[in-house]
Amino acid sequence: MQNGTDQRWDIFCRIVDNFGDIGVCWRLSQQLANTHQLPIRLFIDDLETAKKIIPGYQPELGTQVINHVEIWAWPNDDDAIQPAEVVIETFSCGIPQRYLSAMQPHTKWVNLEYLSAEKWIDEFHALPSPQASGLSRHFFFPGFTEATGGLIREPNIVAHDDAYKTNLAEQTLKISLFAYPNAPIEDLLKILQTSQQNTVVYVLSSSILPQVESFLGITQSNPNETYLRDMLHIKMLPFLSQDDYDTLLATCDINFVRGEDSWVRGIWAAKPLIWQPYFQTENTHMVKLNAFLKLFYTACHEEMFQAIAELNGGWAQGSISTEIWLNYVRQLPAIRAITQASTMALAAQPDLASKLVIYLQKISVQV
Ligand code: TRH
Repeated sequence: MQNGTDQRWDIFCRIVDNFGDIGVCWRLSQQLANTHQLPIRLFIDDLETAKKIIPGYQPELGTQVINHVEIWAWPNDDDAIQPAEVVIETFSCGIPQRYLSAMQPHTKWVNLEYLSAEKWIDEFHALPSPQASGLSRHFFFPGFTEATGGLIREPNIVAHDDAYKTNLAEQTLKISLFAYPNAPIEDLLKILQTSQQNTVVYVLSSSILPQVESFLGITQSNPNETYLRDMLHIKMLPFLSQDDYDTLLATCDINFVRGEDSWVRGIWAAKPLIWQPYFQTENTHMVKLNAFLKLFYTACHEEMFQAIAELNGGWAQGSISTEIWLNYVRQLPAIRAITQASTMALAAQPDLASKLVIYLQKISVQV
């Protein structure tokens, strides 16, 4: 094996809802298999949802290899599966009981956590948690600083996307819209309709369609159809492949992203992004949003930071005004420059898959 290890890796992915869990697991699995030449088995519980993200996946064919990743259905209690040397549990999804019982004291078990820009991540990343069974479960936190597990990024991703970058001098403002339904979607579209600027909004296939349709005054929109309201073009998109979604992000002037995976892809697109964190009780999502804004826009002067924070905050909390929008758009060239600089700084750090491989090598020294 090229990386000098004969370790097999198993990755467990439970699809809670939406596409973030499988989106992250699929990107990571491919990178570990291709860039790091590791033998990867990816175990998935919701095969129909996985089909939308994994190109060419046909659940009815059973276990199959796609892009060097072996894809398995989630094991049940009858399946006697020999555990791999490295077990990656994702987002605390749990390991199937029979598999867990077969894990050995030398099995390296890591839980890949959710991404956050909060400071405490620096301290909690890479901590082991000894289990009653004698096994040790290690916490691997993705993050934005050197002290964390880093961000998922393919080699040369930023340079690659340069090929698609558009010119800000273009008259038409291009916006991609991927959001949760609690965002002020109709408010945004109304503002854009009256903003006196040619605008195209690419609406990603998701649970915001009813809000968009309500704005358009129609009961059902068609994928691929473009609807015109004054100077606002609304283009409905079918569900895209991850690659096509990445390309769309790189070609737009502003990207509304959400959750975890599209958020990171919005960053690598190096275009101004509005991030909507997944709603959590006790305003935890706002804590996460503010931590990210503080970290990512640290080089901004006060006025620009305020414009960015007001739009991101309003979007996450369900209310934006024309003034907030115009204040942001007026500063777009400068926001774009700052975004590019922050993206380049993050891209200079080692990526998550590489850090995970190195981390697993370190764990082996301790056992
Ligand atoms: O789908 P999400 O809302 O996922 C979320 C988050 O991961 C959140 O943290 C988690 O708690 C929750 O799920 C359960 O948003 P996210 O993370 O951006 O993932 C979307 C994925 O879908 C991403 O990989 C991009 C992909 N995608 C496409 O490939 N094509 C498309 O057309 C669309 C709309 C998305």
